[in-house]
Amino acid sequence: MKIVEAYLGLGCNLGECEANLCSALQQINELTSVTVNSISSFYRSKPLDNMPQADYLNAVVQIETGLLPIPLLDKLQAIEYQHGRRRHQERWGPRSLDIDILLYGDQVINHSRLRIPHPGISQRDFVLIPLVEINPQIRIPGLGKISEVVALCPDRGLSKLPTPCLSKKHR
Ligand code: A4P
Ligand code: MG
Repeated sequence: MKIVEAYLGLGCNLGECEANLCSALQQINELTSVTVNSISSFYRSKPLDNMPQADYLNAVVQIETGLLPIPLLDKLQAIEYQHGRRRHQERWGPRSLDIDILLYGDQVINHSRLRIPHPGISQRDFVLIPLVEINPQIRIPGLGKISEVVALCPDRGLSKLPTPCLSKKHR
C-alpha cells in the first residue's frame, strides 16, 4: 500500500465549532489507514463573499494515508454526516462541519466528486496560512511554492487561536 501525505481543511460556523473540530480530528485519526501528523492552530475567519452568516472556525491538518482519494472522501463525508452536516443545504450555507481535501500528495485530480488541489485554495487565507504554519515548504500543484501563493492571497483578517485539542501522536 502506497502511503501519501495529504492535507485537509476543516471548517465550521454552526453549533459548537470548537468541539466539532476536535471530535472530527479525533475521528480522522481513528480511521483505518489514516494518521494525523500535525494540526494547525485554529483560526477565526469571516465568511467568504461577506455572506450574512456567523464567522467560521477553520483549521488544517496534515495526514498520512493509504486510502485512495475517493475512498478517503467517502470516509470524511461520513464524519461530516455524523456531525450533523446535511448536503441538501444551500451552497456555502452555514455548516456544522466541512472537511475539504486540499492536497493529496502532488496529484492533480479532476473527478466529478473531487477536485484537487481544492479549487478555492489560492483565494483562501484561512486555508493557506494554516498550511504554511504546518509546512512552509509545500508546493501546490499548478500554483507553485506556498510562500508565493500566500503572498498573492487577499488578507481577510484572520485571527489565530490556540489549538484546543491534539491528536494521539501529540499527547
Ligand atoms: N468536492 C470536490 N472537490 C472536493 C475536495 N477537494 N474536498 C465535492 C472535498 N469535497 C470536494 O461540497 C460539495 C461537493 O464538493 C462534495 O460532495 C464533494 O464531492 P459540500 O461540502 O457538500 O458543499 P459546499 O461546501 O457548500 O460547497 P463547496 O463549493 O465545496 O464549498 P467549499 O469550497 O467547501 O467552501 N468561509 C470561511 N471563512 N471559512 C470556510 O471554511 N467555507 C465555505 C465552503 C464557504 N465560506 C467559507 C468557508
Ligand atoms: Mg466542502
